[in-house]
Amino acid sequence: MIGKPISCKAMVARAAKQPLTLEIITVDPPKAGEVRVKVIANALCHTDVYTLDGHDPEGLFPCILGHEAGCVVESIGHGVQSVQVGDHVIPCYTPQCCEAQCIFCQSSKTNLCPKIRGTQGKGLMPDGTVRFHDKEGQPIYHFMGCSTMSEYSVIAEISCAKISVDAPLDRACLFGCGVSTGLGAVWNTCKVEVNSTVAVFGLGAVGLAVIQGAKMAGASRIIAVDTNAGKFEAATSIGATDTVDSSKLEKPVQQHIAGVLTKWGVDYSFDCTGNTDVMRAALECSHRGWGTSCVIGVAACGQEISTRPFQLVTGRCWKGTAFGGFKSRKDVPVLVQKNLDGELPIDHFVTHEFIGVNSTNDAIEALHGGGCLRAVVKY
Ligand code: NAD
Ligand code: DAO
Ligand code: ZN
Repeated sequence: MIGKPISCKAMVARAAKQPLTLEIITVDPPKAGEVRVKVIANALCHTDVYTLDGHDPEGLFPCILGHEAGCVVESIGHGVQSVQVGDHVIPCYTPQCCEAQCIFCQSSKTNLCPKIRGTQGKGLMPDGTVRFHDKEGQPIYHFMGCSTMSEYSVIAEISCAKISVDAPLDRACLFGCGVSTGLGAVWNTCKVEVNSTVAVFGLGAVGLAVIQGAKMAGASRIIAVDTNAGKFEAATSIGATDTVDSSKLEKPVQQHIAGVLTKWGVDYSFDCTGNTDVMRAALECSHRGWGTSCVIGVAACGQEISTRPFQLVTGRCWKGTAFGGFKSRKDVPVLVQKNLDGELPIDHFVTHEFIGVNSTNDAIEALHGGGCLRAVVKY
């Protein structure tokens, strides 16, 4: 099919708050600097559902959601050199252009390459057009530069992390978002040291990845906080030393952590909920004099964070992370290799599995249930 349009099944988000519709769409061949991929597996992430539920005022419809996937390169556009047909890739919503003149790619301080930011945010490919059309020939928007709820997608070459062909794509897909983000928040954004104390708020896939990363970094104490006690077993099994049901406390959770469980607070804290009150609690339970708190959760549109400035004056530091600070094309293959080498198990994140792109609505329903970490749909 190289150079020709492909007809395939896709789940199209036609409008906010509506189930996805199964449609036969046309996926155009990749243009210069683009790669057409066959999607093998796609994991559901809350950001897809957040957009589908209409909470993202900038969400564009109709679109093809999905951004946590494992894919095989089907064809490449003019000038593409870093991947070939048959390569296994993870699409990454944070690209890495690697250009000498990209001050972001050249900096070791950030992963936020802005090269295709403008068009990606508008649901378009870098040349300002789309590769998806419905059966009437009408355009369908892209999403986060990935759009993996389709049997085939087109992504920018600079968004493709090439991984080992030995990695099962129905597991490696998890490195496309939540798991990498939690690990990277610990290792890159906060650089948690041996013997540090850590508090993690929100024990979904991202929070559990923070716990796993903190344990691997040698943290001596990991306090896991959630309002759903059903999350604690998984948290302790991967390294949490303490669990706190913050809905059952008689005092604010920050006073319980800094005051009861510890004297002065924890060295590092992480918000993995997207709730701005939790972000404040996470900052305020961090250690007087040197505590660092990292915002990972994506808050609802228009929300603001607050604390008393005295919290910062007395030495606490508020940070945030996107994709865990990982430089996508360089770092994702390394994470996948660590997994293959047995150093970074991730199977425990997959709580639900489905077959066929058409079962994506079932996967979304599973994600809405409190017991789901990641639902993987194999196409
Ligand atoms: P999830 O919904 O599976 O997990 C959230 C957890 O928070 C749940 O266990 C829930 O019970 C718990 N929770 C809710 N309210 C709470 C409260 N008040 N106190 C304590 N716990 C509470 O979500 P996830 O997939 O793990 O993602 C977590 C967040 O990270 C989301 O906001 C997501 O959008 C965001 N995220 C950010 C990035 C990034 O690059 N910054 C990447 C991926 C995901
Ligand atoms: O470069 O300004 C930019 C856009 C950065 C996007 C970072 C997104 C981080 C949050 C992702 C949500 C979870 C998928
Ligand atoms: Zn760049």
